[in-house]
Amino acid sequence: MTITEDLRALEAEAVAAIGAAETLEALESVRIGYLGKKGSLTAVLRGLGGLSAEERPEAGRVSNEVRRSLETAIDERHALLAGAAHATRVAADAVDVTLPGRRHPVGRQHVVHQVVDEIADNFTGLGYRIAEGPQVELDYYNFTALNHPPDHPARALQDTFYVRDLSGDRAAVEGESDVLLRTHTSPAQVHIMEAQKPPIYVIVPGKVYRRDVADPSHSPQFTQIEGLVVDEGITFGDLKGTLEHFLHEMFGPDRRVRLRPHFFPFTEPSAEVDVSCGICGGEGCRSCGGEGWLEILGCGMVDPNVFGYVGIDPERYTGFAFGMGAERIAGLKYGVPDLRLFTEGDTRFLHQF
Ligand code: 2NL
Repeated sequence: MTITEDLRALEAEAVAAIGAAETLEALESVRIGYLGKKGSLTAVLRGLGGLSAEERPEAGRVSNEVRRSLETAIDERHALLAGAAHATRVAADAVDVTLPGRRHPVGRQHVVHQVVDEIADNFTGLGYRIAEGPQVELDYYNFTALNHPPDHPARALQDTFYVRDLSGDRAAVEGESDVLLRTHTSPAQVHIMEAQKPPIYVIVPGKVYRRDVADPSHSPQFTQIEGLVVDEGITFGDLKGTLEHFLHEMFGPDRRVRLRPHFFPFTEPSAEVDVSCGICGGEGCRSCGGEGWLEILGCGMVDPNVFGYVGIDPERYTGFAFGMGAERIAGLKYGVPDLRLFTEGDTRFLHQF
């Protein structure tokens, strides 16, 4: 065979190999096999130097032609395979716009906090402001400044969570720890009265803690909302009118409101406030325990001793305060018989509100 015939045979073989390459990687190895530094065509071209002067021009022309023809064939095949690879990628990434969308779960405000906001909004509408305070308190703010005598039963370990004595790594012992989880939000109001002069019109919502065993109407942690007013000339009539207005807004204007005498260490006089039962209208039924009335909150005129602790002049100022449990109000509003449902976190229950 002449060198020209060798070159043409190599060309035919290479063109077949290029046509058979199914991937860009396979095509690249074919290219290296023929046109690379150690490729078959390259080897032939190197051999041209050994030819005679008559053979060389023809062999040179043919080998250039073969090289160009292979380069063209490779470029065309490359374009084809690259296009196919791109089409495959596009098909794999294709979005089916006719598929239904995925639903994302949407959260909502907890029903107890909906009720807290409803109550707070009611009072901001009357010019009160909203304040909060720490949940870990000193005995002084939770009890002493609120007129609890040193031997008051609420101070007992049995009723109040004392915070462990961290310095000595001992459990709190009665009378030894003065750090506790607040049992009401009142200590926040003590801070407010220490920090600012009357007039004070404030609503304080927040978590409180008591050592109660959980049952349908008790929980060791619940949400309290307290209100405090301190101003010149505030009377028990202001307290009664304010609460009647609030309870009519909250439960509807047809409900009757009554006050019963009660005792709290921090108010004098004190009262508990009932609303007539919304189910029987006051006749007495199963839902109100046959009473016709539902207990809603506690209240009273701020004891002058409390003003003494915070440096407010009891000769110039008087005030009233009230407190209620938000879970209890939510339970009455929605007819939930067991307040534990509010804290168990079962979304099937909570999503109803
Ligand atoms: C209830 C009763 C009450 C207060 C809270 C209060 C706060 C200060 C001074 C005087 Cl700083 N009183 N708060 C007064 C009466 C009743 O709560 O049944 N809570 C769940």
